[in-house]
Amino acid sequence: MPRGAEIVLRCLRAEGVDLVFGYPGGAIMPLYDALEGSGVRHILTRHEQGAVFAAEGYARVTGRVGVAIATSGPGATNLVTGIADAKMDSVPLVCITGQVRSPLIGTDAFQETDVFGLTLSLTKWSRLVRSIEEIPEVIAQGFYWARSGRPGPVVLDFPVDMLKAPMEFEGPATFTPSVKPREPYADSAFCETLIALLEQAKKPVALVGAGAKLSGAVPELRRLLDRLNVPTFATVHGLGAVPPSAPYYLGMVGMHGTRAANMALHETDLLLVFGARLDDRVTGEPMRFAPNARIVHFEIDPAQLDRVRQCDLPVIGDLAETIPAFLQEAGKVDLPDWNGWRAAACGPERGEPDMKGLAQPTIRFLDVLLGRLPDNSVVITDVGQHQMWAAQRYRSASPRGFITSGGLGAMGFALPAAVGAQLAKPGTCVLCISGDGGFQMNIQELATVRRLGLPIKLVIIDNKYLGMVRQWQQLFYQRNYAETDLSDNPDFVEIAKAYKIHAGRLGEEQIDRAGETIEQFLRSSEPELLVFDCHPEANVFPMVPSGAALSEMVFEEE
Ligand SMILES: Cc1ncc(C[n+]2csc(CCOP(=O)(O)OP(=O)(O)O)c2C)c(N)n1
Ligand SMILES: [Mg+2]
Repeated sequence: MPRGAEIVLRCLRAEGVDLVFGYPGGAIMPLYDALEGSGVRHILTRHEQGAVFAAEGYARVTGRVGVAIATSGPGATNLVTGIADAKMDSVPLVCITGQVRSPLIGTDAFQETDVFGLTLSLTKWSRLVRSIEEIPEVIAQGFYWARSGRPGPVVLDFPVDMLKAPMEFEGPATFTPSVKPREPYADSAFCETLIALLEQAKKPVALVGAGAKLSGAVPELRRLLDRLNVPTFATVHGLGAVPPSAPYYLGMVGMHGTRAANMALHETDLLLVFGARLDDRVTGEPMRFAPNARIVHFEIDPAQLDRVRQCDLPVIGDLAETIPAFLQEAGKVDLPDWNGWRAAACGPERGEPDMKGLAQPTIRFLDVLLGRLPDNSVVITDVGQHQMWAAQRYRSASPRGFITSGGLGAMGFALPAAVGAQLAKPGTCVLCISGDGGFQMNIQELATVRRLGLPIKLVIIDNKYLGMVRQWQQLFYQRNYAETDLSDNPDFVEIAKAYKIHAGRLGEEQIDRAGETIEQFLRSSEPELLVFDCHPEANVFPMVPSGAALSEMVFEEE
């Protein structure tokens, strides 16, 4: 008779899982013992946070469920940041944790933590397994919830005795929810209302978020936007959904968005939202956001509606169904000609100011780097100034090509996420851009990169500061740079060498020959690290200060 651990692995295989990321320990040992021959490949990271971010990287580039495994207690608590991250950014994730033996639960046993309780507010669904018989059903249900609707994280906590016990196994289970998911709200009534709103609108705009990409509706969305031809912009997670070459595309919107996108969003009278939750980094001060706009919200998760302001027309359902439904109807009617508005919103007077200031060499470096990437590369960033510079300069039209911790903003994300992405896409160029602060949060994963020989291209934008925090200190705390100085950083080139990873450094003064260095860096089939020395006081502009409306952007001082 198979043991619980073998049943878990067979159920994982039935869900299509062949790659998992994890770190062993006492309460999860039976699962590790059963790995060999299971058909599930396990990647040993060097920290559980590395495992969960790697599982996220895998999930974000493929759209498949990422799986992370950890032991009870400290192993499980080390997963928590990744679980929160997956919740915020709608990443399908199943975390499998070991738990102390069932009779010991609640006794403060060695390495006992109430993982179920701890992660309750962060998960879409979770379960502490109470009997071995329920294992197949729990796994089927966990994967169902991780994938379904708006994807998200699931935690399955297995007491070690469940993993050890034998059971008659009749095969993996399937799960169908007893309550039927809501039908898409895509009947002709919604199309008619929306067409009427469009006919009245003088200044319509479209905002593209993560949902547009997660739904797989990008081709239909592009056709719809071509048809509407209204000024269009993307959230950080919407980048890549609309080709930047589209004449109506204004770039990224929000706190560090383009002037054109922010002004168009401020002035619009009809805002079409495609799969974005309108958080404060996108809206600026929520009370003063798009003051004249009616809002039409295409969204799969009803809980995301009406958070900032009541929307006028909710379009609830998978965008893969609602966008094509509307595209069909919109194709039949003559929509007004918004040429004047588009010209005003997209015209040269709304163009970006010349790149001046201390960030200029870094931005030029990123332009050369991003410009030389092969098609369909994956760019992964960490969190901070480098993240926003990279998002501002990202020019690709690849829907799963720009990956970042956007909702939670978790430093330390990029390096392990790149591990997961590169394993998911072995032939693809994976570029990982980190700050000097965030890189040190999961620096240990260099060992994983080396051991697996992953040809990840690692870049550190080294400004010797917790740059984004320092920028806020400069602008809003009278330059009191309290505890953001990283001038005693280690020599990252030497660190990489200790991990047997080839590394080099490029100074700002060498920017004119960056092309050559970058060519070499990208051409290598080995892991490579390139450290770029960024000016310590370079800033990200434009910026909408916290509490300001989108129209109140501040720019680089001249
Ligand atoms: C885990 C975590 N801790 C703290 C923060 C707050 N924070 C946001 S950006 C930032 C600075 C990041 O510094 P660095 O990695 O060097 O990137 P830079 O801004 O300099 O490009 C900090 C501390 C965070 N986002 N995540
Ligand atoms: Mg920094």
